[in-house]
Amino acid sequence: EDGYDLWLRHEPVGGAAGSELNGITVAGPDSFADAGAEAMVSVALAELRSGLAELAGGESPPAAPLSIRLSCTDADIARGGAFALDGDSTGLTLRAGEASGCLYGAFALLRLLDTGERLTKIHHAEAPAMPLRLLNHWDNPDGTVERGYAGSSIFDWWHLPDHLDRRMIDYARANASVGINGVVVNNVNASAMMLEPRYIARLARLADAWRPYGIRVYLTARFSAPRDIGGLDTADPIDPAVARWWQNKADEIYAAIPDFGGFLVKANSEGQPGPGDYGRTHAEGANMLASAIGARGTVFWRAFVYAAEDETDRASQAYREFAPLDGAFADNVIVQVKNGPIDFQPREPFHPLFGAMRHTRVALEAQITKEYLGFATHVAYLAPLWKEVLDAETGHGGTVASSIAPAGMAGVANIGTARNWSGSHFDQANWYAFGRLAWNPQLSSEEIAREWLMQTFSRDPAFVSDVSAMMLNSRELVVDYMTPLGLAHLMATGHHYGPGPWVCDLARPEWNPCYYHRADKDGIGFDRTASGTDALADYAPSVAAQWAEPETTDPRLLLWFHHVPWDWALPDGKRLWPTLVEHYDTGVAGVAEMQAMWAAQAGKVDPRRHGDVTDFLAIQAKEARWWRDASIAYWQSLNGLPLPAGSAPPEHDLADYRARDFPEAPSD
Ligand code: BDP
Repeated sequence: EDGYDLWLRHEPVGGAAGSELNGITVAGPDSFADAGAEAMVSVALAELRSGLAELAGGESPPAAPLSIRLSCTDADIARGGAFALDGDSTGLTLRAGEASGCLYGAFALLRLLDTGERLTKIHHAEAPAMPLRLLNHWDNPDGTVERGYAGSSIFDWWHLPDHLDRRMIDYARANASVGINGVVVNNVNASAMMLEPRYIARLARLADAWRPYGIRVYLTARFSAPRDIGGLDTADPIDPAVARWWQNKADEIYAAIPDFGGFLVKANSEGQPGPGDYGRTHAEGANMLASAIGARGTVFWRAFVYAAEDETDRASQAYREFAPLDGAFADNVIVQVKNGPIDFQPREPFHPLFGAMRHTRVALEAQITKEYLGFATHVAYLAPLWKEVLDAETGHGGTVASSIAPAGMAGVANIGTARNWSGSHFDQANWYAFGRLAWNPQLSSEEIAREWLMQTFSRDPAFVSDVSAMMLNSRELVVDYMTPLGLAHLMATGHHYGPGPWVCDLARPEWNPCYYHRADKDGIGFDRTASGTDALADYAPSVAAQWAEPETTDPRLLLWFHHVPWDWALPDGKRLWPTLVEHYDTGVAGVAEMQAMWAAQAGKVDPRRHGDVTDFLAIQAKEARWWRDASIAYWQSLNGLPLPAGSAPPEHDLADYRARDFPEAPSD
């Protein structure tokens, strides 16, 4: 076991449940809507046949073998991937409105069997909550991956289109098994080269390979491409020659890839080109591309924008720029918004654009790769982070999940050439959880953890209960030892791995941790109320009211919204400083508990994966302590306060932490 098989291992279920899967027949429909549907149903049949054989193991077959019947054009079932599974004494019927429903139904059936359901007893129906469920790869054509901690890019542009790596099929299987139906293959900081004919041919080969798995390909489009590779001297979106260039480019792509998904764009953000370079708005830029694509696909336009010249609180810049554009975007534009208003921090409040754009489709962008949560080394199960956002009431009549339902979710992939795909075994759970939540945001973090563990490691109930508890707590522990009580962006410059709260001298103010914590001898935290930057006003009044007063703000977001003195009294009566230290200590102690809990699982997990996780937990323990000690040493250098009784002093002095350098860390 090296992790390559992900959650698709299908260990034999044993006993009577295994026996009834033996000798089972799987029958597909006799006719198909078209060749595409036939190819997709063949994948469903092949997955079922091989998966069932694995689950059946060596048990002896029943006297009268059972059967599974697929009906993939059932008018009673909605299109778009919905399905119904109904077991009976003779086996089970899988009904779907179209081929993709049979595909998703096949994987769901295997999942149910993997997690202990009996085939003949299954009655289960599902439909996806949102139409577009995408991975965004921040992969560069040279094989490097921005913020990737799992090896190099899995896309072998060098040998494509002549050779298709088998990994591309296993990748598609994994995605399809959790309902992911689109993949942006290149970095948001894009090279225009990806739009050149030779890359279109390579992309077409991937599109052909992934089509039977229900996956459409997308490209990040560099906004300046008409200049970079098109021979024009402008990329101004209202210039007819520019519009014509994009129109031709779209036609060229669609000629090679008839179901091309569309473009993703990062514009006028962190130095990327965009319509703002010509004094045009984001809507003008997006709509020009949308008209080039037409009804054939979608333009995902990212709202992750902030500019050095802008004095506005960074947490407010996207809102202030995009909210006034509500209603100005073409129908096939989706504005893609990060979960929080800053940048994928261990904890942020939800982004105020969710629910606020009543006339624009908005998608949620999550970061599966753990740029700010310990890379692939630390165990941090992210479903609770995403659920916190999805379940939040926007104050505009519904939750974040309901606000994105007409659009979808995009997850920045954590996948690379590492044998285990994600760089660590537990980071596979984040890929899995992202897909499951995009399919159904009502699922609980616990359900997802449990089903992932059963498929990936073991069905042993004690194992599942102990390890799912560890997973559920893991993200909060990272918050505790990195950025407790609403602190954010305290990571060191460049690599974003270790602590750097002391960094105050970078060229742009909002690149500095000091910009975010605003700590001095008297207090700490960012005043985003009316007496500060008033970013709070970006939220609907009912939501803003919960965070308006430091006394009543959820302590988990206290320092996000408020600047308070070090001896501020929290709702439980305790003072801020000792509470902050207590969080750091909780984080460190919690990692030690994870280590002990995992050690106790030896024998329940294959030795190789058990050993890998053990090693990484030991690193995490060391680094939790590093985060705690460096942070405390720095805060003490400002506030001069003693540690609460029983709390250990930092192992080294501040100068030591400040001097640490990591030239080998993947930095961008
Ligand atoms: C930041 C990353 C940077 C990305 C940027 C983005 O550090 O590498 O390019 O997000 O989302 O968090 O565009």
